[in-house]
Amino acid sequence: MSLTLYSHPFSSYCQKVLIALWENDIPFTYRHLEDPGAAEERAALWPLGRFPVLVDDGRTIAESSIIIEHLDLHHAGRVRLLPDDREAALEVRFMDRFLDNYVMTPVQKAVSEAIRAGGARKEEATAEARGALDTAYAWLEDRLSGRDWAAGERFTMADCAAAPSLFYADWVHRIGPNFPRLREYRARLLARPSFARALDEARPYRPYFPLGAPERD
Ligand SMILES: N[C@@H](CCC(=O)N[C@@H](CS)C(=O)NCC(=O)O)C(=O)O
Repeated sequence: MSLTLYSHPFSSYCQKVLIALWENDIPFTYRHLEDPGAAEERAALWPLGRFPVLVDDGRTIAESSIIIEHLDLHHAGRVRLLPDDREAALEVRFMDRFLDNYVMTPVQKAVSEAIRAGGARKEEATAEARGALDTAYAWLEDRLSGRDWAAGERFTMADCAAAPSLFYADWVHRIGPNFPRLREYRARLLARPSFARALDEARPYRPYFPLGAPERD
């Protein structure tokens, strides 16, 4: 078995996959995208310009959710990130999609507008993201009722998606006291050792955050 992950510590989607790898102590080679030649190698493997990218014995796998599904299928450990039960797995996949599409996507848009064109649309894009996040937070607050983790009692792929999404979302638009379950859930994610490790490794890169990283977390 030989796994190589093209990754950057500050990237939310890379953190999502790193959590999955570290939950099960899966050995892999970390190809840091700032290392010489790594970005070019990644581009040759996956021309869509996005990361993370995993190579498993010569097979290229892209898209964070598919990488996690691949790990769960071929390198399963004690923490199963997708349940065998198809109905339960559907809820995991649904929550994973919700977190990527309705939490991380608005965050990414605000961040990219802050970088693009000297930040000309920064204020407008941040306001749009905050509106979208308010809707997502309210929906999650309701959905988390009676749940410790995103899809129920167990930690799954949906929590791998939730950790970086909610971590950065809170930086763009603070999760207010009117969403107590969501605040507690975010704190639970930050305390999970796999994500705590991802956060620690990303700490030196906080000055990269174009909207300004807060002095917390
Ligand atoms: N749908 C992709 C999204 C990956 C993604 O957007 N990654 C960001 C880093 S967090 C990226 O590649 N950014 C580079 C760019 O947009 O040029 C996934 O789930 O892997």
